[in-house]
Amino acid sequence: MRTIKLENQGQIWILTLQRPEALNALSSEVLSDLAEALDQLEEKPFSECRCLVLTGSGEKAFVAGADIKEISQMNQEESVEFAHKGQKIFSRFEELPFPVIAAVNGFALGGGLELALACDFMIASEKAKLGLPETTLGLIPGFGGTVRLSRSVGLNAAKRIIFTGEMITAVEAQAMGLVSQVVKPEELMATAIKVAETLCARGPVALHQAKKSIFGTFDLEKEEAMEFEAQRFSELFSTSDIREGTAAFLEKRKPAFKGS
Ligand code: CO8
Repeated sequence: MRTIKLENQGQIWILTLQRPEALNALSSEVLSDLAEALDQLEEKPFSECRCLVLTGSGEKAFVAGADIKEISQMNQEESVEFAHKGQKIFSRFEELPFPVIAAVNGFALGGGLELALACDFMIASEKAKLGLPETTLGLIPGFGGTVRLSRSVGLNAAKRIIFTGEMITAVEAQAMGLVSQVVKPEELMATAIKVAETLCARGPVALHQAKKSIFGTFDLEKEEAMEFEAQRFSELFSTSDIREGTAAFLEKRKPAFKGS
């Protein structure tokens, strides 16, 4: 994997996009490398992986979008193939069985913001700028941006961001709920790791079921959604983690979850 680095600090994995000469733009090669990283991450048991942090290398950018040079050469058939490839990969991040944090260190534009939107939440540097500037190129977001942004911030804010193509600051993004925390650039990774450590201490199967319930109920009618949640809830009663978590509370100690 030439364009990304995948490393770990215990059960926390860190995926860094490293194509700083193009502000980490998503070329076909980057997308293939992301798919390869996902192949590895999807295989990892909870004993090895409980949280993923995604970030960009260099001072300037998380990811400045899909690679505009490549897009400029595409015909219609290639463009739909590229959109499907990106959408599929981003959905695989969304569906990972553990939480994924986007540590947004700089520009998160176009496909870059779409990638961050497929993460469970974003922590951003004060320097970060976020946006979907595709309409400035005569395009629209094609890696899930029109779908995920409106679900995340609501229709009106999403339309403003997509139609104007203008960037917003990390503080503005936090005000609309898009970003959970804004920190100084030098504190970004330490903050993301600290949040990841908190998540590592929670029941991993519980976090997985919570993700499934949050995504799985989004489009359901209320009664059906409640039943879906009840099923995810009850599945946890076949795990040792529920016994451990409740026993630890009663015995006034910290739980040692096994993820089974
Ligand atoms: N693609 C390719 N190269 C890029 C990209 C990009 N998205 N962004 C920056 N670069 C390159 C520049 O071309 C430049 O390369 P070089 O030095 O060889 O000229 C280098 O990175 C540094 O960039 P700048 O000199 O422009 O740096 P500035 O600090 O002046 O500006 C910006 C930084 C504001 C981030 C500016 O680079 C910019 O506007 N970039 C493009 C942002 C953008 O429009 N992103 C959306 C792309 S389209 C998209 O993401 C669609 C996703 C859905 C695809 C669906 C399938 C078809």
